[in-house]
Amino acid sequence: VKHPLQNTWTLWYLENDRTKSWEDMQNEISSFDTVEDFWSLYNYIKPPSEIKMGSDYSLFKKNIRPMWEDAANQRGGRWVITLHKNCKTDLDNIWLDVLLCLIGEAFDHSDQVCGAVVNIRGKNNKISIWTSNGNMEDAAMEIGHKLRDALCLERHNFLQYQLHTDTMIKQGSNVKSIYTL
Ligand code: M7G
Repeated sequence: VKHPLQNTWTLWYLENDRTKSWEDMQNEISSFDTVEDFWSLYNYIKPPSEIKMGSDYSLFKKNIRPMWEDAANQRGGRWVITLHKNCKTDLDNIWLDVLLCLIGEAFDHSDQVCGAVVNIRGKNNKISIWTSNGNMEDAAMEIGHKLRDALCLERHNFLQYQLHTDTMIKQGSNVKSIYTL
């Protein structure tokens, strides 16, 4: 008998392709709803450190698309961890710990968790946890504190909460953060 998860989760892979719109670059890979099926998928795919520059993995609850436009994300935001290229913090381990927090429903406000994204980029990689309501400060902070405790982050790796409405209009890489941990 397999061990059921509370939610069904879908893994997405974005491969950078200048001939496509951003939405068309998102590929739905697979969904799972048991612990065992999570590990078979996880063991089958490459870890983030081995995927192409410019690509993303996203893991979201089954009915939420990994984009700002989804109804569940529209009023939401993300806790983002920026990992500079030469920073020793292990990207793959942090990503796995984030996945386990999600599927294990590690937060009091897990109902507000939509998913998580890892962006592989030239300058620095990013791991973010998307939540559905950026204006509920208590819920966002509870999730942020749990992440801070669960992930082996170094002191200089801040967690910053950004509303998707602010990220959408960003100029360069200066997105306003409304909470920092
Ligand atoms: P990114 O890949 O999230 O981060 O955004 P990066 O700047 O570190 O590469 C890059 C670009 O992808 C954005 O400027 C948007 O054009 C597009 N993009 C990213 N996201 C998360 C979305 C989204 O949710 N919806 C839409 N329509 N475009 C997005």
